[in-house]
Amino acid sequence: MSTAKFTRAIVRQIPDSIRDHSEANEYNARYGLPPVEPIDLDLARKEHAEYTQTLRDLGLDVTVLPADESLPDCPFVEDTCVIVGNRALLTRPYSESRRGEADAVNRVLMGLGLEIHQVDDEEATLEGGDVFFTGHEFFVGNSTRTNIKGIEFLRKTFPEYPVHAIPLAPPELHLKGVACIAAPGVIAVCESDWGIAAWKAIQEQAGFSYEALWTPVPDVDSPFIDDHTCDVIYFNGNLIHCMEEEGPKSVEIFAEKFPDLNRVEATVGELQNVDAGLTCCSLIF
Ligand code: CIR
Repeated sequence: MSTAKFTRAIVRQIPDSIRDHSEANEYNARYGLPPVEPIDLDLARKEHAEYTQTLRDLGLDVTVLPADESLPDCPFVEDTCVIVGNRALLTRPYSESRRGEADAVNRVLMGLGLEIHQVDDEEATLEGGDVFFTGHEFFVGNSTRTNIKGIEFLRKTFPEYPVHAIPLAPPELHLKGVACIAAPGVIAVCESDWGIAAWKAIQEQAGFSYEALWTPVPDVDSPFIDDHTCDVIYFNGNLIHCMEEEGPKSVEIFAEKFPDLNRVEATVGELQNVDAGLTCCSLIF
């Protein structure tokens, strides 16, 4: 996040192939997590269209890329790129099946005249879901998806900003699933074991002072309620967060903390089945 004005967003439509071939299937199988619930594609597309409209309603000029059936996880554009100001780093996702996703995003960014860098080391991996920028420095998950060599590319691309690596492991996928910038100086953090550990690591390494805004751990009896609600989108004084029915306690916490922000509810609910969060379906710059 930066105090600079954000004017654009990129989103990408949902291919049919996401239902059976998302990388979430591999991830859950590899780490002994429950199998992925099948996606209702019509509902997912309706929610995605509403999410896109929310970005437009908040003043962004939104480029909608067409779906690509050969890239099942292509709607998750956040993972393809890290953008700060006029500079973009095209990432190198962990999974081979996701490596082609950045091409279409790259064409849009080139057309807009951004300075483009690329993770081009075959041993490096980096996914945008692991990265958040506070306006002063980066925090990046050192996760199953992002490794130290990938993090080095972030340092090389943005040498004027400190880059801090935050350890993360399964079942958590990306850093922003447990800690995410919510407003200038405020980091929303999930009150889970991984969230608490991430916050400790953030505090140990940060060069600036931040406040944690704790979001609840889901109830064991209703595990989808208040799940990953720290994953919020902040830009230009707007805060996009989960719907009240998805995160009743979280919405109360955001409302109390941010009476002066323009708070807007949005969901990518159906895509949560394949590990999507709110931030992952857009690039905002
Ligand atoms: C994957 O496993 O890569 C996709 N199914 C989900 C990626 C979600 N990305 C994100 O939250 N930044």
